[in-house]
Amino acid sequence: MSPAPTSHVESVDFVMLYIVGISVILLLGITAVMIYFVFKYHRKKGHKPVDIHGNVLLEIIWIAIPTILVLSMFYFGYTSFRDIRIKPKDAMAVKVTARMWQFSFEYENGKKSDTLYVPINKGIDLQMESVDVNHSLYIPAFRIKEDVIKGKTTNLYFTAEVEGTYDIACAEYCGLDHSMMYSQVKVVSADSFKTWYSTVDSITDSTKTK
Ligand SMILES: [Cu+2]
Repeated sequence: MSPAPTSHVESVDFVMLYIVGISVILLLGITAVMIYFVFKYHRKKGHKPVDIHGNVLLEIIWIAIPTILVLSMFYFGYTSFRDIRIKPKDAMAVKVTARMWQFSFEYENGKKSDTLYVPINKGIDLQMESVDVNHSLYIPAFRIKEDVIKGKTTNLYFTAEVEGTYDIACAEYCGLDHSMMYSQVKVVSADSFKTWYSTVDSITDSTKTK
């Protein structure tokens, strides 16, 4: 498997597999026992059923096992979510503006772009706001997603560890062209980022294409 583009990928995928795995094992196990009991304990002539009362060991087992399983799901889910919400040290702030139906990015030096350029191994702090309806910025390859809302700044943090181009999608239905509301994040080397960043260019990508 190729290396993951961010450190969030492994923890998010692990939690996903852990919860789905336990759920599938329980589903199959319970269904199998249910079918077995249907045949084993079906009504038979001349057989009188008896009730069983008070089995402390059994009761402890069926309370303890599900409790441990559910708490472990919470533990793994919570700890990896907490990591995603921690702002990386010396993070580079990028202002994100969402509107129907595009994202635009503005850097600390005033540079604007329709594509999110970030240097590799650098903490990024996306400071996001909408100018109209609710949107949601989603980078599937990084396993991060956050709502973008008018009048409120929301944040997303990540540190990209593999160079490449990844999709950004809007994940909140926001009107007619919501399905076209895509952008990209380009993870580049520190040097090429520097060159791109310092190129004085007041014309944004969007006005060039118009
Ligand atoms: Cu949108």
